[in-house]
Amino acid sequence: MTSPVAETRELLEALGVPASRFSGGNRIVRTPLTGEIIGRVQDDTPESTTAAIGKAHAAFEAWRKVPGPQRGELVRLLGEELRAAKTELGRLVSLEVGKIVSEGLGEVQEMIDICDFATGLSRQLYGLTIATERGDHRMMEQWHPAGVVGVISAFNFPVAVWSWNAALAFVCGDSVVWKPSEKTPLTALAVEAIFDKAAKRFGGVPDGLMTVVLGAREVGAALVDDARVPVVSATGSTAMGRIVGERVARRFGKSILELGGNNASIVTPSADLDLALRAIAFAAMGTAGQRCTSLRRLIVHESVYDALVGKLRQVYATIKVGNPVATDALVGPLIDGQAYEGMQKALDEAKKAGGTVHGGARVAEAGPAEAYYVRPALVEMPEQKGPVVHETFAPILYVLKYGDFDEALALQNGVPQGLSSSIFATDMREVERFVSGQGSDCGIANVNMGPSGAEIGGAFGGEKETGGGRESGSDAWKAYMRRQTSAINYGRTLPLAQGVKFDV
Ligand code: UN1
Repeated sequence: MTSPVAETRELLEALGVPASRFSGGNRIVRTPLTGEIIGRVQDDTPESTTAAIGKAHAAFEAWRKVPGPQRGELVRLLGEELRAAKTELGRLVSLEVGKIVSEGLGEVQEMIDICDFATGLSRQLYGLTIATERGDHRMMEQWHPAGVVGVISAFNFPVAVWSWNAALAFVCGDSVVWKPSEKTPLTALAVEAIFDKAAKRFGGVPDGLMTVVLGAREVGAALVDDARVPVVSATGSTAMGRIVGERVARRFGKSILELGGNNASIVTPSADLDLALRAIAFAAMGTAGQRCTSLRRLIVHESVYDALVGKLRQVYATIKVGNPVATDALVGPLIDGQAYEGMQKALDEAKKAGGTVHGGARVAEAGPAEAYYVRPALVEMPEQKGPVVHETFAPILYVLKYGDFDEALALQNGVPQGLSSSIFATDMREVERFVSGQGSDCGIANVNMGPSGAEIGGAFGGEKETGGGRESGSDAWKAYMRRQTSAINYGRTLPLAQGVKFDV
């Protein structure tokens, strides 16, 4: 079998990334599969980031003149290039993040899907005609390109999150400066090369329409504080989002925040338990619990608690943990040692708060000492407190028991985060209450499935400490444009609104 080190290099070269971009730089990149070094990239500086923003702004001024459907053609070509590169890019995602092979491929599929969506959208950036109270007048609302969109993305979806933002931004007439997670720069460089292929085929794409800037906080800060970036879309922790949101607001920019989730599923007495079991397993243990939509809290009715939790304990004890590229393991590694420490800390706190922990230990035989494989943890909690109200980016599922449906809803909504949620029920009254205005307070509320794995067609994001932003489908595109209202007088008189008289 090829080593991750050799395979990463082969994939990057096959995808057209020059070796100088991933070797010889100051920042070391490791694969979580084995902990080995797979790249050395060069960080940007605040100065080079500012220069990239300048170029992106000039690119925006040219790109906004290109008609929407033609901008859509660039995104269609990007989708074609992604289709051609799916196997290699998906594999690279698995190598850089440690995802199972089908999830690495699924992430690229999500990019292709949003390109298709955005291509269609490029002919549907609809405005409105609005009834006016004045005679011989017309009133309308148009959507215009916004400018440079700054994208700050997290390690766990290193390429898909960029595409939800960038595919929309490009058809909306914007340029993009992207700061990927410092943990996953290689996949970003691969995407940059794929984009360049599409741009070359399109011909005449302004230089700087899409730029990757690498680095940590100070590079992100240069993007966040620059008044030439009217929209900053940031995905990551609530702590990061609070800083980004405040700083962007201080200069009256707009931010699209997709932050922490603490997603729950309610299992009611009428649930199909076999279906629920499979859904819970994927949602809680898939991606090693490192999705912002991962299932973190399970709220189970007392009448089905023993049956369901008994089966779940079996699945947790036996699910295969290991290198998901080299074996058929379903749970891959955590991204790094810091994630492992965070998980152990949360488990210790859970014990202190009266929780019973099943699993959660390191699986040493799954990989070398520099790789962090853990058995997912199922934690039965007497109450929703301590670590249960925080997001820990690791495969920990807290289980709570409820008796009354109102109590279940209160538990579901009783955390600071509001990204995703779900209910398992065949009782339509409980289902409908859950998705009603008095039910789940989250941006996503699913029925008979887990909270993760959203399709791109819906608006993606959540409320409260999740940040309130929406990306991807539905009318999320509006956040990447500026709205303009125009009243047009085609008469010869000047009637004033609200009947005001001002005759001079
Ligand atoms: C994320 O973890 O930041 O809904 C995004 C899902 C995926 C996206 C997750 N489509 O689980």
